[in-house]
Amino acid sequence: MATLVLHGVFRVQVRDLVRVLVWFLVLDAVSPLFPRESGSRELKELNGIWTFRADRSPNRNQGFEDGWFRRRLAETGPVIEMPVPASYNDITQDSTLRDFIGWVWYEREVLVPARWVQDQGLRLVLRVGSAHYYSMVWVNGVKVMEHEGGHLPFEAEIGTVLRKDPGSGCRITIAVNNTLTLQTLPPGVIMHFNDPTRYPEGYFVQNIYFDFFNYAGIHRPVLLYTTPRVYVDDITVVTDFSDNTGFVSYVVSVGGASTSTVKVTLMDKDGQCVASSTGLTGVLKVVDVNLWWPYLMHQNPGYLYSMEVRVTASDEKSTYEDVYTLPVGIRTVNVTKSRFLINNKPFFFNGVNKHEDADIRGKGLDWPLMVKDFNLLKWLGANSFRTSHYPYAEEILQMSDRHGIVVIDECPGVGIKDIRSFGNASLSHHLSVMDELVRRDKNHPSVVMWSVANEPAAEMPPADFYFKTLIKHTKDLDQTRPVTFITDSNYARDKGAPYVDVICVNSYFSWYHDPGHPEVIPIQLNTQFENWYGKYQKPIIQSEYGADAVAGLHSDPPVMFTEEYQTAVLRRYHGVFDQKRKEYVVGELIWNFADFMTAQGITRVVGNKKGIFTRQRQPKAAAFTLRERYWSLANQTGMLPPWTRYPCSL
Ligand code: GCB
Repeated sequence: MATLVLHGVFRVQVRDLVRVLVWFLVLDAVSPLFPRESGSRELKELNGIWTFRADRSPNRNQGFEDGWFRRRLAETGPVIEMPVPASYNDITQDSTLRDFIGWVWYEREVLVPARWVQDQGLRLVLRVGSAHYYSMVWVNGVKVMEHEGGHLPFEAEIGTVLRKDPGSGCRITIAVNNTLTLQTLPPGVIMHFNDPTRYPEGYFVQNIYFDFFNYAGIHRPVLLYTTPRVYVDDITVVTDFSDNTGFVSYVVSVGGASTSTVKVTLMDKDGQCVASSTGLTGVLKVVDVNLWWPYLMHQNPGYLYSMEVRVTASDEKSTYEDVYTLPVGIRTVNVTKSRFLINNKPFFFNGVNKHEDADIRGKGLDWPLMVKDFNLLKWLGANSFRTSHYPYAEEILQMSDRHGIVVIDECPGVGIKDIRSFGNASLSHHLSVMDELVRRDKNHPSVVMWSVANEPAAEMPPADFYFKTLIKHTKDLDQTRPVTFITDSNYARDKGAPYVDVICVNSYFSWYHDPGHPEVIPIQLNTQFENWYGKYQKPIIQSEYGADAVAGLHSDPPVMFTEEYQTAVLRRYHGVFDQKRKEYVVGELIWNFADFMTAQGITRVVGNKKGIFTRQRQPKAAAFTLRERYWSLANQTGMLPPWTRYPCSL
């Protein structure tokens, strides 16, 4: 059995690897593979206008009591048009829908190609990219699936339902409930107010412990796709290299047959076959490998091979063949006491924190916004981002793979502040969310680290067991990537920090503390770093820092909320980063890439204004400051040929 030369803490043997990879496969019957067309697979997008109704009954239960899924939605009451994908909150002029809490109902009647229904050799899968927060799905009145949690996909085979009554078409009903509890991720609480002298009857609000608007609805594409009855159910790859030979270890899981033939072919960018293998597991050897490199770390970043997996099997009726092609980037990730290594070279996160957020569409996947944001990241010279504070669309990770933008992949563990959110129910849901997240994103070369939470109450006693269990679980799921969570706790009392591979710390000196005094930043930031490193000797990322700036507000000398103040804060932080990068600081992620919507409150002026770009993606002064910094840091690596250097390539 071959040994994969993975360095540092993530050293594993192929034997162990196969054990790890097989673990991925036993978790669920639903395929985690992103739906792609191929010679054997067809796909039909169901994006566009859906029929919609919010259940405004006092207990929000009328839809279930009256069985709205049994008939066309328009037959059970008034409906409006609702775009998918999009949050529903900002689509209408109705403020009660903007702040609605409870079940909303979506419906769409779909024309399914007759051939798909007639051909008994096909599986017909309905997939929802994500919906916030709890979803139930019916096809022609028959319940086909339920899913808890936003930000992650779910799917069900619906061919069986359609074939029972081929004449009845395909009516898809999706009910989505945005109610959060202390056991959901993120947590939230419904507060009822019963004082009739102050509130109308039945008045309630939802309190959240996180700083972004709780957008809801069907946020990512809904689609139908086909596979043959015997199909590629999952693929897991782990990559390594030695000198100029690359290794791709793979495990394929096949659905629908106990025996099958598997052929795996790896192609380079020009479509030339560079390695092949047969069988459910194997190691592909790539001579003269093109490694996957981050943007601005190499002249040819984001190199992707294509791995074609072809499965064939026969039963007494016929022979089935399924083909699925997975993009594969060959790279390694390792962590030492003071460095984060990609392909054994020190990597510095010159990055940003983002949100999935836009006016009108809320958290709905938006292609123009996605491409614009990548253009802005590249303009900035940023090489990385964190998916604060939940998993982003798979389409965004695919783009990161192609452009060499490095990703810290965060689960929706944000706002875990109440001690009741550390109990067994919360932990067990958190473990399942990590299962789903790792299964979805494990093959993305851009994803280099998992973040299991943002700013939990990590000083509370139960945080020790909670994070020990959660981080161990995540490492069992994936032994090839470091695991972290983002902390704002005191270094001496943080109960989760002992279990992480990289310390990620947020601080807002001169903003939430000592407001108006950027001159305290050097001393306080220096103390922060020395304390954490002194206790843990682990590499540190400044995972958030920043200041609000209302675009167009100016002052000299700088005062809070002006563009000048935001820039002044950044510059003070940068001075300390420059010193500590020489030692153990391995990254800086500005809070935030762009202004974003929050709940209404007295500290937010139509949302959080810590973006270096406005919500409409116009740069504030700080964007230019950061751009100069990131390009000059990239140039210092000395790895870029002159023609990629700032500003020539812009
Ligand atoms: C934080 C949170 C982030 C907030 C930010 C702020 O620490 O992680 O979600 O938006 O601070 O601006 O307060």
